[in-house]
Amino acid sequence: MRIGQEICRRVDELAAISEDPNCLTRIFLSPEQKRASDLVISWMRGAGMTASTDAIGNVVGRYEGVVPGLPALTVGSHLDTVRDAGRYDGMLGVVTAIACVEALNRDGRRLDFAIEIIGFSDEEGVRFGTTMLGSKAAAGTFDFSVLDRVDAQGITMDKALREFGLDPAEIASAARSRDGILAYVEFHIEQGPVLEAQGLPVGCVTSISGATRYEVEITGQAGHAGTVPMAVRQDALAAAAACVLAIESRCAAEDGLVGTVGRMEIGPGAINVIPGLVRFTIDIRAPDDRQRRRAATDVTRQIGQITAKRGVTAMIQKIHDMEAAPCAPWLMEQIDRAIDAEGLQPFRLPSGAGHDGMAMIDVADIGMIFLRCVGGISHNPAEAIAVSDAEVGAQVLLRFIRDFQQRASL
Ligand code: HGY
Ligand code: MN
Ligand code: MN
Repeated sequence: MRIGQEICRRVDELAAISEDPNCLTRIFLSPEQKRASDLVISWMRGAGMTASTDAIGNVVGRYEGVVPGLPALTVGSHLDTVRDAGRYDGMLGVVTAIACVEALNRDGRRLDFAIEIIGFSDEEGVRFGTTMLGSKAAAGTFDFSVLDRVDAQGITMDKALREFGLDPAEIASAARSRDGILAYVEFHIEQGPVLEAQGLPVGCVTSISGATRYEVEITGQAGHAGTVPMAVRQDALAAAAACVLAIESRCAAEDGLVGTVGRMEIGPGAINVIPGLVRFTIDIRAPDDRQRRRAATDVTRQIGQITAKRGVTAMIQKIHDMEAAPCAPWLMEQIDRAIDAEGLQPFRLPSGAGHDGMAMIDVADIGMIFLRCVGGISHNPAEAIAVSDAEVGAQVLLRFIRDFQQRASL
């Protein structure tokens, strides 16, 4: 149980690094990211790795193979969090991967490939609204237009990078080459209830659902709450509420499809003023890209109809669109084999949550190992795992790494 205990202890140590003393929030290019990165780098170096941060703030550790410079099995996850987050989403994958290299290093084991661990700097997209900035830079697909996006304080990403000590012009240098990566594998909590319902500690992911995100701005007419008759109001919030219910019913209509309005700002926000301006976000996901696209089309059309009928206007901006990412069969087979070799029942399941593998698929085949989490709860401070599951998960990941067979040799 030692490795599991150490993993949970390190996750707790990372969880204490937050912008808010009352809850866990650690966002892209924040002072907290710097402190967390320094801590992770110290663990990586203690495990016999070279470690540093790259041009987008990813933490990158490398454990050489039998000779220096071999292509790497890349194992990663993210170190940023949502607001009021759980402590395992992302961090568990990085800490567990380091624990595996630590075990290899302790035994003096060198493999016929290198191991690279990446702690991505921004997967959640909390600060600037677009996600997977770290893994997109690593995959060489970073969209430089996002440098102009501003955060809630009006700071551009470009400025935030410079204030963090990074040079936006260097971001391209964070890109990995396809021949330098043998595969990308991520270890992550399931963030759902399936493994727990199956009574299994781990599972092999088949694919990661695609996601489309919008920012919607509804403009009505602010007015006096006491004097404007109901029939003539242009109430932006009432219109937004109708849109939210339309999104919910459209996405509830099909299995596998999900739709969420996660953030809403209401202006001017006074108790006695009819809201004149409302901004909200939409997040639509499905394992099948056509299903997701159909729902997105329907939802945007319904928003247009609802707002026109209510005499308000809607501006809809797509801010994120990522295809579903299938995991590679040759990696799934090796993940199942590692699970089986640890005396556990292999089990395959899709991921409704997005992960950095959706970006890394542009530079390598991807695989994912899920770990059971209590009640399937995530993006919530109640997120929890059993220490015994942390132990089992680490043994499965270590077994996968030790027994990893390169595709070329299959
Ligand atoms: O939103 C997601 O699915 C992931 O947690 N970023
Ligand atoms: Mn998350
Ligand atoms: Mn995550």
